[in-house]
Amino acid sequence: MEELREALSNFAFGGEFVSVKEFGSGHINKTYIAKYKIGSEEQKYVVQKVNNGVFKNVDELMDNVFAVTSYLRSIIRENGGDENRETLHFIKTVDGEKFYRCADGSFYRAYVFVKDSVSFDFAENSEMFKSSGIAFGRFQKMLENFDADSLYETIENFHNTYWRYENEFVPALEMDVKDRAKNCKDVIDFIKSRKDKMSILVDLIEQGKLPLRVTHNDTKLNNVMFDEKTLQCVCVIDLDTVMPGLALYDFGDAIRFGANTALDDEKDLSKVSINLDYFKAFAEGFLSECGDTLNQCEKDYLAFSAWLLTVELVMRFLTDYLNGDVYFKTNYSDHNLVRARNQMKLALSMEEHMEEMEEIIKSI
Ligand code: ADP
Ligand code: GN1
Ligand code: MG
Repeated sequence: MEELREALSNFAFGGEFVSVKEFGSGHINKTYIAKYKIGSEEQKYVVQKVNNGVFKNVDELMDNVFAVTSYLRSIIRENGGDENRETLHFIKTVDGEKFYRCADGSFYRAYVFVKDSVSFDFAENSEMFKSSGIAFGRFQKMLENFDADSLYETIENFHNTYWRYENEFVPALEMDVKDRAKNCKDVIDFIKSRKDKMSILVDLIEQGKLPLRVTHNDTKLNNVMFDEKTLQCVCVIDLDTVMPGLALYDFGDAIRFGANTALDDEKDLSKVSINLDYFKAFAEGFLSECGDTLNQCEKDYLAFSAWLLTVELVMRFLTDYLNGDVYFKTNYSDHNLVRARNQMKLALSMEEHMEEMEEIIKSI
């Protein structure tokens, strides 16, 4: 609390402090909502403690998000949109810096709470999920001409599934620091048996068939803010992993989170499967915004990317479980194992329905 208060007093919010409370369900950063009274109005700000274990270079990270949001503002303005609501608006520190470094070395940043908006961990209906597809498709389209080379890679090899297998999963399994491998033989076997397909997308990049674009790379439903009245998408948030990537990463990651018939940490696996209606709805929304920019190879691998990103998350959650829960926030001791099994069930369901998923993409 001391540290948070120190951080709050160093941002140029203006007005009088009213309250601060923890907020959100992200797995990486610590998020707070701070209220200030400015004249007779109450203004809400989002204040985040950046996870410095995950994001090693906060200067580069914040340079990326400032560059991307100021570019988006200009595009939104050109399109006649509301630049204050349709992208993040950061608040600088009283010294004019992009983030505040506390005496103990931790990092905080702040932005305006997107007015009258809400986020969801689960899509209430296919229309809502379609709207998130529109948000992420539009995000990608707006950044079509942004210079990808000007961005830092905030986490290297972020969606290089095969790299993660060799350099993270295998070492974690060999070390088995918590002696947990014995609890998850089923998931280990599942991952090992899918190894050969893990390099398909990176191989296509090397062959020049898939272009690197500026992508979001963390397209969970709860990274879209919706208008609280109309429930239409307003803006895309959580820009920490915006960097050169594949359109397929954004498509696939959104599906593996949002087109699950259950939450991604549901323990009852009979509830977990691919929701084909949601899959279709998201694809329609996403492609309606950025479909014209995709080449044939990108279109051919959309359904595959949903499966691959699901397998990637099986592996990332299991790797963290084996490492002793050092990366993702967890609420109980085998939370990461529950998530890994959940995503494994989802990937198995996609394997069963892959032909239908391919047909849906073709029909769109
Ligand atoms: P994490 O990296 O931990 O996922 P996010 O940046 O996604 O952190 O923020 C966590 C949650 O906080 C979001 O899911 C959303 O509900 C809320 N949030 C974040 N930024 C804003 C904002 N500018 N306006 C309103 N709510 C926000
Ligand atoms: C993390 O920060 P959040 O909760 O939006 C993670 C994503 C994972 C996701 C799994 C930087 O996203 O890559 O897909 O958890 N973000 C980072 O739920 O690792
Ligand atoms: Mg988030």
